[in-house]
Amino acid sequence: MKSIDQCHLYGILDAGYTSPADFSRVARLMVESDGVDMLQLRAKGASTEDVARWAREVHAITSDAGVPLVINDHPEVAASVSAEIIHVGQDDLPLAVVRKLVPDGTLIGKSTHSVAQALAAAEEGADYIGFGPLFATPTKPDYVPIGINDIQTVHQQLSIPIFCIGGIKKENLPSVLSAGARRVVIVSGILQAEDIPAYVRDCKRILTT
Ligand code: TZP
Ligand code: MG
Repeated sequence: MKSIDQCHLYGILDAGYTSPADFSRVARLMVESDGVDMLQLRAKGASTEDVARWAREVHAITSDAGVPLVINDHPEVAASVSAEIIHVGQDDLPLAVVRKLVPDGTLIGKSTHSVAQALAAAEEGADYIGFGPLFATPTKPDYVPIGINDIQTVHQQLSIPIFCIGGIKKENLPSVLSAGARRVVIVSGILQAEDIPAYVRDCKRILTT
């Protein structure tokens, strides 16, 4: 199983783009032949029971590939399927409470939307953060983009892994890296690619060379 330090490309299986009936098929495409390093299951508004069912299916696939599975929003699901990671947002439970709901050793990630929130999340004990949205994105339409200017600052101030997110595609990945990013989350870019394994491979090449 990959450690979080080894993770640079973070993919999300998002019900907003992929029908849950296709989760397993798409998860396989995302992790195959050295694909995404981490995979999150995100299904806003779905019931705990549904998320648990999809999580079990997807976890079988990610485990075989040595890819940590991240569950968005549902600590009890992360616990019940023994997912490696739980991810929460600014409006979710405090990390100290989340920590009590998941088994020892489960990592916790938190979404942050400013340098101040990033510092607070690290202080709170997050094992990694998401930082963004850098650019406007239909995947998270209600959020004001924060741009790329704070990427360097946040990397100077934090020692935990930072995953930049929001409107990142293969095409703008080089400029995001030039602005100081080392790790990224790509949602729609991957899920809407005609050839998912090829898109992932191209992004990984850009990230690691
Ligand atoms: N958090 C901040 S931006 C975002 C989330 C979940 C969505 C990113 O999606 P995309 O399609 O890669 O812009
Ligand atoms: Mg949430």
